[in-house]
Amino acid sequence: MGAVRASYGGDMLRAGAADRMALPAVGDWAAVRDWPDDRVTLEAVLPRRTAIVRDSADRTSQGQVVAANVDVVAIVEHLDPDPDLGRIERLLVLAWGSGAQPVVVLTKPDLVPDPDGMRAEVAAVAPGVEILLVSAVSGTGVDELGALLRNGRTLALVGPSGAGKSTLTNALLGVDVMPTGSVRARDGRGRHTTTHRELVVLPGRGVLIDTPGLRAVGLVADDDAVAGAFPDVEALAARCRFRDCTHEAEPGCAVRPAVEDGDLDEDRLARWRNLRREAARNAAHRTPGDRRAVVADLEARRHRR
Ligand SMILES: Nc1nc2c(ncn2[C@@H]2O[C@H](COP(=O)(O)OP(=O)(O)OP(=O)(O)O)[C@@H](O)[C@H]2O)c(=O)[nH]1
Ligand SMILES: [Mg+2]
Ligand SMILES: [Zn+2]
Repeated sequence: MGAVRASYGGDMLRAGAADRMALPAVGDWAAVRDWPDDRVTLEAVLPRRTAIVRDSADRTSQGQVVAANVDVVAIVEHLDPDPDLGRIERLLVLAWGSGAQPVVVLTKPDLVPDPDGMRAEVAAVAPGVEILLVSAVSGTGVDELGALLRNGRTLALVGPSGAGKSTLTNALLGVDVMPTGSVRARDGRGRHTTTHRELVVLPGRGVLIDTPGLRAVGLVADDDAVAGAFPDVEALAARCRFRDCTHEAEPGCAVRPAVEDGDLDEDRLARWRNLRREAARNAAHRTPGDRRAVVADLEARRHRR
């Protein structure tokens, strides 16, 4: 059928007014209606298998769906300038909370002397997650990344501006569909070249979603998503004598000694605490807008019809 332009039907407008997360996002499947007068309306968003949800930019109580029905979230981070480990952890929480499989893609290995050493540093903050070194310049790792796009799977690229998401999109497609931008020489920061989310279909392979560089990503995460990104810390915490151990000075704490023995990085522990606190705040504020509630509500409305 190709591309169609549709306006929101009445149900969609009502649902969207109540909860922005009910509105269609890139990657969504939607039901459209063809009217005799050639109008096309979008009547419903089908239940999402997965959803990457961030805090909405305007800090209302609702989340914003970055992409829906994604199978693999590629967290794209540059090696030059140095990768930001805290940002990778935060995006891993976002990814684990989405229900999709995360992978970390480290770009610009061609610009640094020891990419493998840097990969090892990143591995310490991404336990259990595959990490690829991919250079669009030398071609290293492009095929490996491309291999994730198969069997109709959907891969979404998320990460800071200038990391090379659109460059990777073009490399995977073999043609330039996305404009790419140079980074500022002074600090290597990107200029937010991509301004909207773009979905491209690779026939016989899968679907690729390029997103604009994320600035500060507020999380709409729960404890489980944080646990997914910090299995090492959570495993230690599970061994503390007290269930409500704060890992400060309690007897029988398993986390503090791990830091003292050098098995757990103090900074990583601090970032874990912060993300847990953020998740707890969200849990207090956002229960009604929660992803499952949105899906359940959409389902209920479909069945009533
Ligand atoms: N040396 C080198 N440069 C790269 C690589 N990947 C991307 N670049 C360069 O990095 C700059 C930014 O790339 P983009 O693909 O526009 O970055 P982006 O992540 O899409 O950025 P936004 O759209 O702003 O979010 C461009 O000048 C690219 O040529 C790489 O692997 N090696
Ligand atoms: Mg881009
Ligand atoms: Zn403890």
